Amino acid sequence: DMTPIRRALISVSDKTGLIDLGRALSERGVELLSTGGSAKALRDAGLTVKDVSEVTGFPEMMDGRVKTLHPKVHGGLLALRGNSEHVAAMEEHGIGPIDLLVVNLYPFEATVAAGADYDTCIENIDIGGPAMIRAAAKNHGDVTVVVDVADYDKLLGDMDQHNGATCPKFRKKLAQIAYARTGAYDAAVSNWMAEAIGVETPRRRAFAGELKQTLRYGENSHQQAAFYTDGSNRPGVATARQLQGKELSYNNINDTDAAFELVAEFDPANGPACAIIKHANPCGVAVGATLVDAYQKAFDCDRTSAFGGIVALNQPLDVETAQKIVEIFTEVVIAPGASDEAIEVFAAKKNLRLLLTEGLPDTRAPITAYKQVAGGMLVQDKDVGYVGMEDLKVVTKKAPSEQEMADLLFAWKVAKHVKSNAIVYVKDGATVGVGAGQMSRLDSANVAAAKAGRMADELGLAESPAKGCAVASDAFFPFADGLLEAAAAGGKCVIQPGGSMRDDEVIKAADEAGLAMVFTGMRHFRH
Ligand code: 93A
Repeated sequence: DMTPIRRALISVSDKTGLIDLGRALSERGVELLSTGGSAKALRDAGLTVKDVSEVTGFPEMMDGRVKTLHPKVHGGLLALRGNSEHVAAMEEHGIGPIDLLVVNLYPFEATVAAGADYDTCIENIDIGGPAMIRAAAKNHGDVTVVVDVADYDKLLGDMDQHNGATCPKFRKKLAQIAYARTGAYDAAVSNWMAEAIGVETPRRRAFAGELKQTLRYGENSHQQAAFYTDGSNRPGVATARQLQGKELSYNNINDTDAAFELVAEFDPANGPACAIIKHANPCGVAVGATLVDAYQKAFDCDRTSAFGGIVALNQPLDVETAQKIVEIFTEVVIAPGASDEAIEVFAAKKNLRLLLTEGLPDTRAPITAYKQVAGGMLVQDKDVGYVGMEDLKVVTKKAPSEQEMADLLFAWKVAKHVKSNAIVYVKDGATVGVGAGQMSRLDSANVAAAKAGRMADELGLAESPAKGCAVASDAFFPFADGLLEAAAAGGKCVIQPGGSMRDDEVIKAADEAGLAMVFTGMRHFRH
């Protein structure tokens, strides 16, 4: 609908910009309705305003608790202008349409922050404001809703572009912002109450999610915890069907997610892949000719750590793989399906949790990631960055062979899922050494080398499996030392973002060591 705005209801606690907005709307021929304090401020500035109480025929009462909660207000906000029955109802009950709602809420958050007492906080819970905002936002097909002072100018700008109307796209954007505000507002109330009445549990905390499961405890037994779904119904640990085994713990869920997200990087069309996770880091990842082959190769990378690990597969679990997996103790297996025989094999292992999904997690889905920090929250896009063959730049005299290139891209996919600093050694489609979470890149290279050494011991190999391996580094080598350490461990080719001040030095060292090196131009920090 592109009808010009004729009537606005303004009810604001924060009066910043109010007079300018009121004047600008009046000048554009918009009739102003307003509540007590807002109306007074507008009138004092010489503007013509109608009190909401005059419209409703009721005075503001009960300390202002009831001022706009009336059909003359909500009917005016909610009526569909193009619906003859709605229009007839408006006429019958003397309800005038409200085309624009400008509301900012009682300053609940600021009241809490100022250390106000319980009753004062309660009094600052806005009821009528959110009710109007939600009504106007629902009816964004006909009604414009503004909840943020920062949007006043945009409102006027949009009106001026559309002969006093607003465009549907803008109204939709404003409605989305409106629901973000009312959602955050109620979350603030609930979280304040949780603190005020001493509810320590995060099990019923308010945010945009739906409680799936209260967990026995969190990362440690003295921490309470819960598991929420995000409503997307995407394949993943949150929507998986558990066929058997004990209830998942917090750490199980975290590790299962890490495992499944990692293995999903490997397109099943290119063959089977397996990832085994411990403490959110991969202790083995491999692709194979068959699924059981991929599992075996992943397992061989670090047999010691794989014990009690979490196994994720990129293809439905088959009976051969199931038989191999049950040879050792595994906490969880997650896969996009399983054969009946495989399920039967697992049934004998009551403690083994089997999770099945309808598909793999969408590794490219645009998801928002949150991290709590003291006094705040960090919000970012999930790392869905992807590097293909075409993005790689060979920077050394030597170029990687075809097999090396395949291993480099494999190693790069794994490195993305290893806690930084990440160094990953890969040989023939399997990790042979993973250096995770060290504070220096050199240390991570050393850890990966030590892991390769232990793999040789465990498998009784005559030489290090890292000999001739591909090396991935999740971020650039700041110095040549980490690179040289990887070369000393047996590395023959390297994949890394590049972009260091000392790239020249690092490339020279690579050339001297006879390495082939490619730059991705993209970093995959993970903390
Ligand atoms: O106490 S309320 O929840 N009851 C209401 O009916 C109501 N309608 C608007 N608070 C209500 N408001 C809020 O009053 C608005 O959200 C706004 O924050 C405030 C503006 O009041 P005034 O114009 O008197 O300063």
